[in-house]
Amino acid sequence: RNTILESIQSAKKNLAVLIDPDKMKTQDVSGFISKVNQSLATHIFVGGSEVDEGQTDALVEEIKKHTQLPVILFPGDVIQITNKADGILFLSLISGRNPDYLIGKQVEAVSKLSNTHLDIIPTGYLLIENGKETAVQRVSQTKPIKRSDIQTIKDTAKAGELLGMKLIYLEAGSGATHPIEPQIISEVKQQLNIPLIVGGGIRSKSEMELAYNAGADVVVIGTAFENDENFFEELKT
Ligand code: 1GP
Repeated sequence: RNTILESIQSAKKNLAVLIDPDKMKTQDVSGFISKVNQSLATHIFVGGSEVDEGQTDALVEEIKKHTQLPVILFPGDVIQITNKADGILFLSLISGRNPDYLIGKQVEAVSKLSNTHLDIIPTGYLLIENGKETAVQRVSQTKPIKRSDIQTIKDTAKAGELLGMKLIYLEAGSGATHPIEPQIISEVKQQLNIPLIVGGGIRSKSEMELAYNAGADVVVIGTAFENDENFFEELKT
């Protein structure tokens, strides 16, 4: 079967729309998803840093009624795991040194994933510094890697690959003041034999294209769509 990872590898420009269960109201889902369906989006990611129990399950159920696109969990916590999605980024926050987010939550997740049909994709998650403190930083109690420390970013991403992770996610944080620089993306990409996801603070078509041209296999956009659904149209022009 065509796994989510294979679909990412076979396409050049994957675009994931990130939906935060804490921000999306159930009654707004069908309208929002119809715009997603007509856009360049190839995947829907669902997740957030501060989500209540049950919110993700209900949201994914509603999303699946309105789209054929693969819905992939991007969970901030184990309570965001639901079998109603198609896949899950099984994340380890490898930029940080908080054992809970390196391995603790993952151990907790195993009982929720027994007998699951979810496509489980081991993903090395790197938080890169942003001008202000982001939700990931606050909730995970970890320090991001400095943008100037490209060597550490590269080595951390490569360590993830060598540990067997199948994707690397470079994260500036939702609502980041500026996206991750193309130079960082391209230097990391040159080190890797696995696909690279880039997200955080991408708010224009040109920023998205810069990320693809630098080597991003998947671009993730959340805030720009939340703030203005016309952004879906702008991306096409
Ligand atoms: C956050 O990378 C994603 O986890 C997307 O960020 O909301 O800034 O688009 P934005």
